Parts: sequence; structure tokens; C-alpha cells
Amino acid sequence: MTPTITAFERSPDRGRGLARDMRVRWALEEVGQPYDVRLVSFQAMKEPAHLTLHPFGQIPTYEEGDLALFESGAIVLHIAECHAGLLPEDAHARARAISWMFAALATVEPPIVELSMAALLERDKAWYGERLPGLRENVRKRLGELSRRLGDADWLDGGFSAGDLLMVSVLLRLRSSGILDEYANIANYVARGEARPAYRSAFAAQLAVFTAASKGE
Ligand SMILES: N[C@@H](CCC(=O)N[C@@H](CS)C(=O)NCC(=O)O)C(=O)O
Repeated sequence: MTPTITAFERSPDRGRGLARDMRVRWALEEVGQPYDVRLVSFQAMKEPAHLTLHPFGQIPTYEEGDLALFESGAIVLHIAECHAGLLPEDAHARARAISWMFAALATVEPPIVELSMAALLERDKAWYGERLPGLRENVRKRLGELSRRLGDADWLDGGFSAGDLLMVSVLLRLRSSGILDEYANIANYVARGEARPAYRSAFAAQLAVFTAASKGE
């Protein structure tokens, strides 16, 4: 059965691949699973039909038959568990890959989101200049730790996994900050992720939505 995901009708990131439907698209592309996309406006996301799918009125969601999921991490995990290619067969290696999925979302993403939200929403506030260095330091702390663990490996734990898919997705949100470039091995790791054919297909698909919406303006 072809799953349907939701994505922004008009992504605030203007097609830069930072909205969280991108990680779900990427996972589906990695495993070769075709999918449909239902585009939703900001208004529609807060209406009852969408709130039934997503209690917090956000994207992405994932529907497959009578299964409806929300939270990008849970959706990627579901895809990885239903198809070969994103989680190792070996039970211990699989558990470690899942640890990296949680690490990406629960440990690395929060300081990155805090930094990007401050830049978006607080830039004109009196305290922004004082707050910014601390926010950047919080991100550097995590990147330093991640950089030490990654070392000169291609991926976090053996072959590419859903853990890398989520970690690269999260790290990409830092691109405009310049911080990624302070950690050569992490910058190369992110570049390896972006070079994967599945990433490129997913990126092109979400960019096409933004381009079509812009033409209709
Ligand atoms: N933890 C959630 C976060 C979902 C989320 O923040 N989605 C954003 C788009 S990337 C959204 O829908 N923002 C609109 C809103 O919150 O009103 C996940 O990973 O799926």
C-alpha cells in the first residue's frame, strides 16, 4: 500500500529541505518505497481533520492503510522496521542504530532548534546579542562531542543507518550558522549524507513543491 505523508503547502524554509517531511521522504527514498504527499496550509494544520492525525497540528504525518503516525522519528523508525536497508540485521547493531536515532532527536536537535528559532523570532529583541553566544556554545558542545565520536569514520556505527539519516537531517539545520564548518569531519559527514541518491531525490521532490507554489503566486 502506498503511504501518504503530509508536508507544508508553502514551506517557510523556501525549499531548503529543512522541514521535517524531508527526513521522511529521504527514508522512503532510501528503501525504494513510493509515496504520496498531501500538502497542508498552516491553517489546515490546526483544523480538526489534521489534528486527528497530529495532536500538535504539525507536519509530517504518515498514513498507510489504517495506520496513522506523527513525529518524524517514529515515522522513520516505522519505515526502517518495515523495509531492509536502514537498520542492521544484527540485534545489537540495530539497537545501537536506534540509539543514534534518539540521540539525533533528543540530544543534538534541541540546541540546534533553539539557536535557529532565536535567529528567526528574537533577532530584533534587545537581549538577542547577549543570548546568541550561549546558544552557539550549546551547539558547539554537542558538535565537539559528536566530532570526537565520529572520528574519521564515514558513518556513526558501521554502515549508513536511520541513525545517520536523522543525524544528518538535524545537522543540516546548522548550515546557515557557519558552525558546521568548524568541524571538518562533521561537515564531510553531512556532505556524504547529502550526496546519497535517495537524499537528492527527496530534496528535489520537496523543492519542486516550493517552486510550483512560487509560480502560482
Ligand atoms: N518533533 C516533531 C516536530 C514537528 C515540527 O516541528 N514540524 C514543523 C515543521 S518542520 C511544523 O509543523 N511547524 C508548524 C507548527 O508547529 O505550527 C517531529 O519531529 O515530527
